[in-house]
Amino acid sequence: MSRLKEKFISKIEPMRDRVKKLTTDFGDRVISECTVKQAYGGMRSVKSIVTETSALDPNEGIRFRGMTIPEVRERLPKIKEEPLPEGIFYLLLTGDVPTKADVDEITAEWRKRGELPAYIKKTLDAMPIDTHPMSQFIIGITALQNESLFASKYREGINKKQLWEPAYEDTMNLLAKLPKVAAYIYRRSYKNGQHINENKDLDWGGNFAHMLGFNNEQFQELMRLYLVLHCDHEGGNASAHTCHLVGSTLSDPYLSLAGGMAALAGPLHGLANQEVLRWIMDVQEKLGGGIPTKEQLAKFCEDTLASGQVIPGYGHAVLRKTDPRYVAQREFALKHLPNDPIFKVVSTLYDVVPDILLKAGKAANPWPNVDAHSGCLLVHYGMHEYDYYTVLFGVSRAMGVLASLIWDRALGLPLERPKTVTTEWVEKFVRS
Ligand code: CMX
Repeated sequence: MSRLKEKFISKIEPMRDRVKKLTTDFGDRVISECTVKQAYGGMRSVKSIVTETSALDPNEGIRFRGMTIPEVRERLPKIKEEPLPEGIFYLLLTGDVPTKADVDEITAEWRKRGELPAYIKKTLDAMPIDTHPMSQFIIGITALQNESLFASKYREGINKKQLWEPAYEDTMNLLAKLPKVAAYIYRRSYKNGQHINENKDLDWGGNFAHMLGFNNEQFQELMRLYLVLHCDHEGGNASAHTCHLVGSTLSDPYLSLAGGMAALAGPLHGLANQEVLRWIMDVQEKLGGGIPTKEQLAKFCEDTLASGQVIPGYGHAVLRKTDPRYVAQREFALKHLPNDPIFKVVSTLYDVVPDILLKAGKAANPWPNVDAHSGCLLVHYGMHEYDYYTVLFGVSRAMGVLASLIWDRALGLPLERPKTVTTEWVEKFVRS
């Protein structure tokens, strides 16, 4: 048995005991209430889901199993300077920092499990070439569901206490195959279907970069960092919440992840990374090229707001400060591409947008989120096809939502089914 699986198994019973004790001793304690405004307003701040893998503080940002991004960058095993994504998956699933040997074992296991069935390629090839990459990604994941061990074990009548195990196996198979599905989509959509075979000497992130067609070592480092930074953002965000909700019906990890990816594909969530670059390119095109000045950018921001659109990459439902994932990407840019023209635009936007959003007086958080920065790094290394960016986000986010899904099944969490009310009910309630 792999060290990861063995470690995870050692965590299950103690965690089940902790949850049992809490629900037995304190099951009726109220941890959150929901106001009328929250019921109509997307349930902001209503504490009603438990997620173990990460926690989000509005001012500090994300902690993965208690670790900040700088801590993760320092403590997770590396090949060069950036942490290996295999390590963040180990951390998210087990709560422990892996050794390099733990991480190497995951790399080898994902390599072994990574073969893509031929019918997946045929399925993707059947779609019009201009199908949005996220739609292709969701279809690719859904098509892989044919291989779900979870679905077949359920059909055979597995004891529900054991469901975590096929969820674990499906997750490992999915994570092994997702970079191949994603790279296949990129090469078919943008590189005339000239696909690139895997490099079995590379780690998961490095090989993904290679299959996309980028063999620059700095791009491989960027991909490792990118895959770590986007992996998880507690459980209330739309992709994590959707995956958890779909999984709660005992739908298998493939279909649960496909649901989560559909949520990620919305412009208020993961698709914002494509929108940021589209917005910047749009500005440059309207100005006839070159680097826009502060004043020109301010004018475009104001025009965007005046036309009733959002400024992509800014604001957040929970965060109230600059996203530390933005900061980590900025640090990467300052080190490797300080003079890049798009990085300059991204930096100038940081000087311009918060004041404009504050002046407009609506956004609760005027600061940049993760999506404000990722595109400029990708463009620098030659990945200009911004419609594709959310697929990269999706490959990374799969690690967090699937680690949580395995825990959902290990803890035997039930079908999620909150109560809804009608406006008539609310009107009567507030009058009573
Ligand atoms: N540009 C313009 N208006 C904005 C804004 C922005 N960047 N951010 C918030 N607002 C507006 C909202 O649209 C809302 O307006 P209405 O009252 O007219 O509906 C108002 O300010 C209050 O919103 P909020 O409470 O600050 O923010 P929400 O929690 O409702 O929404 C988010 C959060 C991310 C959807 C919003 O900030 C946004 O649309 N940002 C731009 C899109 C984006 O970058 N999304 C990526 C988020 C990170 C991720 O998930 O990947």
